[in-house]
Amino acid sequence: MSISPDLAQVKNRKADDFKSPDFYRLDDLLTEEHKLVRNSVRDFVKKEISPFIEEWSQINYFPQAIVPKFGELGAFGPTIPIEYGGGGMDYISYGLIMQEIERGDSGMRSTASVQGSLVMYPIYKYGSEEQRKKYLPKLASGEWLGCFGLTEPDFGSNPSGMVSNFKDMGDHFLLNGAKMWISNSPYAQIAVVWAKNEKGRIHGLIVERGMEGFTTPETHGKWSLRASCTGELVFDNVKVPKENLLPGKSGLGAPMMCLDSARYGIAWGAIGAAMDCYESARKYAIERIQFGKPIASFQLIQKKLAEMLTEITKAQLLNLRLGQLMNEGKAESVHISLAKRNNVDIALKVAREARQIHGAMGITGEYPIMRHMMNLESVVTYEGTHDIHLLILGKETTGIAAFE
Ligand code: TGC
Ligand code: FAD
Repeated sequence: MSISPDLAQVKNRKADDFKSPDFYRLDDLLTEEHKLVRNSVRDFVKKEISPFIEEWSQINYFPQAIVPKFGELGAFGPTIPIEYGGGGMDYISYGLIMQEIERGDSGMRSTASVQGSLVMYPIYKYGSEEQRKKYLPKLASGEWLGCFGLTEPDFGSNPSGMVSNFKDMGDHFLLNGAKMWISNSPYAQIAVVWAKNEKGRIHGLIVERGMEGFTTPETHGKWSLRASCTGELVFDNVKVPKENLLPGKSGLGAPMMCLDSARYGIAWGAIGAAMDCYESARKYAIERIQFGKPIASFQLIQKKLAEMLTEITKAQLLNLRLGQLMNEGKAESVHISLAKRNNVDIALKVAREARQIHGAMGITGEYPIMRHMMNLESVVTYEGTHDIHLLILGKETTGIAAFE
């Protein structure tokens, strides 16, 4: 019986093709530039992150030296125009960068996505030309690290209730309040902080390390994202120069637009972590012998691997289409919510299944699984929890907000 050329191609597929899962040949849909960007970040992660990440995570260490290296790589602000130090790339390149970094570690991706989407993006989008010129090149190169302060001790999913506030004192603003769970804060030179003015309107302010009354205590005891540093931002009568207010947009929509950009990166990043878990599980299943056979020969293991591959492939397709919509300016917040929610959820499930396939070895640092799994427990919560994104989609489908 003759088979079509396409089927012949599939028949000739080697088992190795499944190592780095691209089951639907999405590579064929990428441009040469996309592949170049993806491959250079993949190489960087293999050299600068993968050999060290287990130790950094075990000892709860944030490798500050990675920051200028990320800058050199072009991982900070890939979509920001070149004239401000950004990469001037499209959203698919940005997604691929996040995918490859998170394949190494979610905490490393956090460092990059906070810097690009939550610090550089608001300065580029809502900042004055002076602010853009002052901050963006230093952030892009990694000379400075930034952080983003929205969440407060009593206002997480509901940021509109924030109590951090600033008063107009004539020649400066006086900032008071506190932010919690802030990625990068203990090492950041600047913080983009969201606070209310006397009329209760939310504005963004750039707060610089060294301003009197501004401290950034580290949060200790995390079991997740242990190679990323998390802390607080405390403002005790901080005098903020008036030129540090972001003039371009106010209201909750301003920080939320930054979140759209970061959530998009997370949708891609989480699939990087899932791909790494799948790869490790597949290899382990083929090599591990029990009952005289590779465990990969048992149907229950095959079910796990087949379902992992299925979910990863679906999520990759989702990301690519979302990337196209982003490039065309047609993506809506709800599209991003769906992808963030789905992809982090399936990544977490893939990590848990991969952990089981590795048996006892799955809980050790010899394999990346447990680290990815614990990291993803933060990823499923930050940038809008799994359930908040469900409610955002619920509002979209019914027109009724269930979170009010
Ligand atoms: P709601 O009345 O719905 O909206 C208020 C205003 O905001 C606008 N808006 C958005 N704009 C752009 N993109 C979005 N995704 C937006 N969502 C809302 C909206 O249009 C409205 O604008 P306007 O002009 O009409 O005033 O607001 P709500 O108070 O009812 O809250 C809605 C809710 C719950 C969906 C939202 O607040 C939410 O998403 N909560 C989750 C909070 C969150 O994601 N926090 C993230 C903190 S940062 C972080 O986690 C960084 S981790 C980084 C890392 O390490 O990688
Ligand atoms: P809560 O809002 O208290 O929610 C608790 C639970 O209640 C969740 O399951 C939630 O889904 C559920 N819930 C809440 N409201 C509803 C509702 N209406 N209906 C149904 N269920 C509901 N924030 C920043 O601003 N900047 C950062 O850089 C940053 N980095 C972070 C890094 C890490 C490692 C972590 C863990 C968090 C970070 N965050 C950051 C904070 C993060 O965005 C918040 O944790 C998140 O928005 C959830 O807020 P919360 O933890 O206060 O949970």
